Amino acid sequence: MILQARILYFIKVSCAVVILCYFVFLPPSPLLQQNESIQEFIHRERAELADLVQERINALQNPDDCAKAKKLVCMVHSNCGFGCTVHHIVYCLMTGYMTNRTVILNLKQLYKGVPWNHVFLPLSSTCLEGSGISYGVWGGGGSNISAQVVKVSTFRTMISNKESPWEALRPTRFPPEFESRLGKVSNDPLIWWAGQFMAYVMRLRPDTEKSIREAKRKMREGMRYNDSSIIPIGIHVRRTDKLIKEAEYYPLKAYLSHVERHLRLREKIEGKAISGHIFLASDEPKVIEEARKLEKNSCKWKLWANESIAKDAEKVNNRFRSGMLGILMDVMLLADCDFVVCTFSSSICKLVAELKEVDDAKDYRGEVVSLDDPFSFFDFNTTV
Ligand SMILES: Nc1nc2c(ncn2[C@@H]2O[C@H](COP(=O)(O)OP(=O)(O)OP(=O)(O)O)[C@@H](O)[C@H]2O)c(=O)[nH]1
Ligand SMILES: [Mg+2]
Repeated sequence: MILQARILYFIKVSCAVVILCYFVFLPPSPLLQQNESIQEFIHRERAELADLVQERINALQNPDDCAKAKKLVCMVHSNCGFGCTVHHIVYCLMTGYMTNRTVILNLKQLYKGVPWNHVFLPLSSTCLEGSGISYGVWGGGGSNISAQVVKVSTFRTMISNKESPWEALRPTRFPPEFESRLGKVSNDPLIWWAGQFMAYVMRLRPDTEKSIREAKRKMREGMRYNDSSIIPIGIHVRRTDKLIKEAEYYPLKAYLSHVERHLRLREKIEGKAISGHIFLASDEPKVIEEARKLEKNSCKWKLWANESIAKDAEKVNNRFRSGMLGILMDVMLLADCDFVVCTFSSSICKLVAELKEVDDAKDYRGEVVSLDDPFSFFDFNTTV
């Protein structure tokens, strides 16, 4: 017995010595620079990778000679909502990236009240013309693939065409050269990758940027953003048409229980009392009414919401007339929160996750919790 105990003790001590030696004598990672903390390394690496992708998108989208550039012309129809539309455009841009083509958007009829190009910068400042010397159609016969201009008539033809050789051109994953580096600095490389393209697509025109900045400032002031004991939290509740056949109903309390759990966790980590200030966005104004009632009984969180935007969003048929600025504002404010609860069955929730993942301005990696599906980009829903 004594011998066995001694052997066991010897093994334990030897293991401890081996582990200690490993950490003491381990050469510093070749990727880490001298005196750099892990946090600084992550920041630097993420910024370098983001620059690489943005430079490449910029170069592809702004060819010196537009007349000679290889192009991918994407028709974008108003047959789905805002989140769905931006994801379609991002998919086109990713395909352009993978196939070395400049993406030209054909934005016919896209949003009637406030047209798309009044809010967002164009995808290019040198090349907006979809003309060329040879034309092909996405999914058409083999010779189409080498045409100077390839046209995509609907997004559906692009993602559902599984025939060779087109299948090989679909951006079903991100390039391997990013995979190993990204894996070290992002918990969600796919969200980061999609976010890079989203950030490019959603570059705002200066006046839109100004109004978004002003809305963020108001929200931050209202939430006492600089008070470290108050956490800005976002909740997005997608209801109305989405519940017909695309997603399940979750009561507001299901969202709030994640908020409360997060607040308890933060209290444990930071060792002090923490409360939340919730920005609630929804296409269902009743959700905001319900939250206002619950707020009265809660000492852990306060509410911040805009009923008039939700009322506007409720009218499904009006969404393409007046709804774009409302949803854009809601998305930007949600992405500005530290912690967000939503449902990945909605492309609005995915959009918020993507924008948060590329926002390195805060030194805190925010979190997005989905009550239903896990995040997926490449096989996302394409319905209205
Ligand atoms: N203002 C506002 N509008 C919303 C909100 N949630 C949904 N909407 C409206 O509903 C539309 C949602 O449509 P999509 O963008 O297609 O998103 P989805 O239906 O959730 O997702 P998919 O159709 O699966 O891509 C948006 O374009 C808005 O008009 C919200 O929180 N605020
Ligand atoms: Mg939809």
